[in-house]
Amino acid sequence: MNDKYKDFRRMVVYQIYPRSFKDTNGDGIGDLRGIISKLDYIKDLGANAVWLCPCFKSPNEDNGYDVSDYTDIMDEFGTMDDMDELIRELHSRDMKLILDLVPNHTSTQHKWFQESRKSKDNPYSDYYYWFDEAPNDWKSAFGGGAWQFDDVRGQYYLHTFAVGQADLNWDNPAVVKEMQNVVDFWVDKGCDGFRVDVIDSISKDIENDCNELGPRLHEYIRALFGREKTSHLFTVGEGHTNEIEDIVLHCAPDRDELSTIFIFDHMECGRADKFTPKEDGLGTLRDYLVNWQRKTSANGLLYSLFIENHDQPQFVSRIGNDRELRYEAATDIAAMVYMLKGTSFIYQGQEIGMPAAHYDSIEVFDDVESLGHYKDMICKFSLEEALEKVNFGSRDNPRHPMAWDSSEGHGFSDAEPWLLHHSRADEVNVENDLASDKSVYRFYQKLLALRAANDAFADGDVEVISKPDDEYFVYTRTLGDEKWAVICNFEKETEIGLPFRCEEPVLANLGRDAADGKYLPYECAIAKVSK
Ligand code: TEU
Ligand code: CA
Repeated sequence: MNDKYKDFRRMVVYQIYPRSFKDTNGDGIGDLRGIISKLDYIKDLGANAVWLCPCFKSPNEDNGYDVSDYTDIMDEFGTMDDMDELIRELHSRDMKLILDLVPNHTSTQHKWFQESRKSKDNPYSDYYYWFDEAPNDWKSAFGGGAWQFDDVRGQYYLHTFAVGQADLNWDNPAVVKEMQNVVDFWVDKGCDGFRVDVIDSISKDIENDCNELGPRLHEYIRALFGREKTSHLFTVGEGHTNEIEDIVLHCAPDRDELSTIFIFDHMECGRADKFTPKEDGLGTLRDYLVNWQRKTSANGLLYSLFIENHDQPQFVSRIGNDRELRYEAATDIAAMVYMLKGTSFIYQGQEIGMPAAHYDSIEVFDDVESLGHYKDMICKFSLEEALEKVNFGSRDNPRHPMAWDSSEGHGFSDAEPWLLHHSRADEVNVENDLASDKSVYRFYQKLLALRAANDAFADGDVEVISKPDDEYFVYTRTLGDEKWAVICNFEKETEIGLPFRCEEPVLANLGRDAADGKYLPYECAIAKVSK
């Protein structure tokens, strides 16, 4: 494989939702100083990079994904001095900073939009898509239609997401230039890479009903990241692409576009749709992982290993066991995913096996997507059913404040938090996890340390040993004459026969050697294959 990715395969990115991570000034909202105060916790876990969800000025209709100034810090999160200090503190720990770039849309509060709406002929008039009549019936991802009439300009503008998130018109060269300036501003500050929001949508062809993967997409991605100043960055695109041919165009090593992209197929595990659960087993996860590990390897691409983020309800609750075997399921899933080949991403709370929350009232929810869809749902379902659905699918599940301990404010804030604490924060929090002999954090720590200490996990070939209908997942990682086996049982006690002999496990979530081949539910082990 092209060694362009050698360092990236050793990257373990810890994703932070700043609003919910740690509050230091008692306003109930997480902030940059809170992140600085927890950098050792993140480093000790084994992460060597941090991805911050948007921390730029924003009226927060979509919690920072509606940016009103890309080169200034959100008031609630702190100041540019805090950001400079965060960058210094990260770099002094040999950790990288990945920022969240939102190039598809701005807040309607952004100066560009405020100017653009004033008239049909001002310097910003073509920064957005304006039409006298809605040209199609596109829907917003958050419910309702995607075209909004603006009284000031007397025309409709496009908002693929919330009403306050207007889509930028990238076919206007001035927009491309503006976004290049944003990227350069942060690179000059010391930012090491970007997670790029809905990258697939920046090129559109409205006349031909095309709202993603438009004709000039790759030209625009290269304009951002294919330049001398930017081609060394780590970039991970977020989009809905799941055709390997498209993915190759986004991130093949010779394309000068992105380092990697998130492939979301396995997010369908355990659900029929975003708000409807489906009985599912770990076999489904294995199948998605195997499929994409193969396809990305065969094409020389860098794969992104992740199971959670700020948009996805906790995986251990959707597919796994979040009650009596929560530790077992969370650690087993970790071994299934993070011993594979690629860049690792871990979302805050995942490292302590945080399960999904549950609330008895819609009032508790904040997320613009949940509330938007709830409105649609109550026309079709009873109030109880609609609430169940929101509880299941809401993006607030991963967005509840981090539970650091068992005290009243859970060590997040002394004040009322901006969003109620997790419904199981008394039980599942960092303090309890670290005090338990079944600590998910410590398992992650050992797993990531093992990965860091043995090049076979970063660079070695992946071979899948288990058969597609086995009730377990076994794969090996081989580099030169070093060969490791990763053995992950699924939900039931199973006998696992291996075609080779292994040494005693170096890491096993139940702390034992299933030498007789009988594995307990969710038991996993990582061992060297005997020579
Ligand atoms: O999400 C992109 C996206 O396509 C959403 O539909 C996503 O699938 C959905 O939120 C899942 O529930 C990105 C961000 O990750 C999300 O937080 C933002 O709200 C969205 O872009 C708009 O910027
Ligand atoms: Ca604060």
